[in-house]
Amino acid sequence: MKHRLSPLRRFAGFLKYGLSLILLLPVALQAAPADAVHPLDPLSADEIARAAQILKAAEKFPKEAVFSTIVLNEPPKEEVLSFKPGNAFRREAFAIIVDRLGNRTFEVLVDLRSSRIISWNEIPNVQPLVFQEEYEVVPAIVKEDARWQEAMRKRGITDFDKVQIDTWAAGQLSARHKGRLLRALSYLKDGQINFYGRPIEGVVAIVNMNTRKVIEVLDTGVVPVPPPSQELDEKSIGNLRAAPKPLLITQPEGQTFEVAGNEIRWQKWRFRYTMHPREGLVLHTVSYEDGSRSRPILYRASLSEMVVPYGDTDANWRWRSAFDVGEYSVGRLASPLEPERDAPANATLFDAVFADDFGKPYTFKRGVGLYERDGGILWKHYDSFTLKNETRRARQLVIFFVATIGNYDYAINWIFNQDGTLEMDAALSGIMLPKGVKETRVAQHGKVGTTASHLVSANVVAPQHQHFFNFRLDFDVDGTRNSVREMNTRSLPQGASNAFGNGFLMEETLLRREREAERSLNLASARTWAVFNPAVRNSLGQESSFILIPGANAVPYITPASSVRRRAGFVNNHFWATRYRASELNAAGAYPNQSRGGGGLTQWTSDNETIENSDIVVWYTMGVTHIPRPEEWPVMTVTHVGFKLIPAGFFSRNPALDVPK
Ligand SMILES: [Cu+2]
Repeated sequence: MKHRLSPLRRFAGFLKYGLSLILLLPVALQAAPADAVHPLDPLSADEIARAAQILKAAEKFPKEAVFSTIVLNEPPKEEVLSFKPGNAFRREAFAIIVDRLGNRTFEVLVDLRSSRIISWNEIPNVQPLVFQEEYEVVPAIVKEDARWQEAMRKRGITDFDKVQIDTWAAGQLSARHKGRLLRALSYLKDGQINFYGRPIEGVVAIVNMNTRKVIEVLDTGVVPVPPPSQELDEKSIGNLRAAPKPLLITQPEGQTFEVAGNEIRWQKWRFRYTMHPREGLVLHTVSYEDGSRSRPILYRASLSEMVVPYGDTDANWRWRSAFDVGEYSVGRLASPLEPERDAPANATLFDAVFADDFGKPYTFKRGVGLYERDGGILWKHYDSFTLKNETRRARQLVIFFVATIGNYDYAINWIFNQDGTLEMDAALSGIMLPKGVKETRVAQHGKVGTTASHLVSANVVAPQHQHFFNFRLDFDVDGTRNSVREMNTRSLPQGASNAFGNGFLMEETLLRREREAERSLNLASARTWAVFNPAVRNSLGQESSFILIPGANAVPYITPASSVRRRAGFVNNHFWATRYRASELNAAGAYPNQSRGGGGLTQWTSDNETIENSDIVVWYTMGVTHIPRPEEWPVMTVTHVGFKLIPAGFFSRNPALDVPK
């Protein structure tokens, strides 16, 4: 979706920057940098500051520059995999620099060990994601514009301080649109915190950020501004139900997990985590301790892209399709986790360090949560003859972050289980994107039975939309050389060999090339996919594999010819497998903002490379078709969508057998 900075957040932002200044000063004065101990350790504040300093000193550095990104340039996979503690390793920063006046974008690599610039490449015709400062600058530009002011006056709004402007990436654009563009939506805030219930419908401005001018204001007509919306704090809600009795979560002997820097060990699992400004929480080198062996499963797992296309054809709505990762950056827009609310009382919360638009490092407090929770019954058998009950209670480890992209809040939870299963649970909450209408009751709104939006409150509808997530899963099951197969189950035809008609078969198909591996769900055949290592077998002779078990999902309703579909080609299939390329990280390409499409997965699979017995990456697209209900207003209770990665032939028997009572 999109993002804005509330005054509260702005204040928090100020604190954040202010504090980082104070806190970083002593660090900056120290000669020795904060030393990374592992090649995947994220850049420290000191390393970010040094990278920015080296770049700013370069002759090529633009006069009016923005750092869209400064992150660790992750070393080549071979170097990471062969790394031993104490070995020397490279430290490189990857930066995206934007020349604002010249409307040019550069990708730059800096060697932090030698303080040298390794490469400086211009990337033509791209627009990096929305800058932090643009959320601040755009409202001021819009409020100065006479056309926008006129549109407000038409609606009886003369005090522009009462208007909240929400800055959006431009979404679908016409050919005539040139330059770095953003759109501005208006809401009547009028002293409230929750302004999303009061859209000033019909008015959207487009701002050119190169000239810092409004280039057009589209006014599709006056619609009443809805009455003040419900605030979400307890006092405003009033009339609270009786609180349930306390339920305490305590771990009197401490937590089971061990954290060493960015490495986490828990119940035979071992992995690293980082908080990436663009992708949010990233898992690295996920492995499982099996006896004396540490067995790799995933090299890297991340949310690679999202798209939220809205199904309303209104001229001020049809362009809306938030690419939350590539247009807005879910990591930088993460919300700080509130102890005992966003995470249970036994959670450990981690800070992250990011670079701001000007290359200054700041600490993002409590961005990642890690906690253990009860997982119900792990396994059980009650012997009815001896009355002996053997049951084991499951424990789960959850690592997560929450991205708040304007009105929507997305919790991205990775859940580790004791049976070698890894689950993804994306939890959607927040406020649905509202549209102002004149109707106050459903009988007056639209044709009954066929509708693109749903009345959720007087004068407010929520248009239908879909949320698509794409996860990049760089599998290395027992090593980097893997293959992919699809499993489909079907009935055996009734006949001599199936006299009772009860027979059904599971058929495996090897997916040999990238184009063959463009696949979608099929409920009728219980379709799943496995990533397997042809060279590693369990004691039963089966190939070591992990199966991707889909959860709820959706097919896209945006048409194949639509510009949003061309930009979000990753929604064309639920499942993709590509040959590993370190630079291929985001399903809609590195620069989906203002793109005309064609980047990302559709481009990378066009050469149809072989994916047999090679280093492969799986990309899984999952979607939610959101048909709004009044029960989701003024805030949505959480909707879950996810998938599981389960071992199949990776072990020779139930790996959770050894879990003690
Ligand atoms: Cu939704």
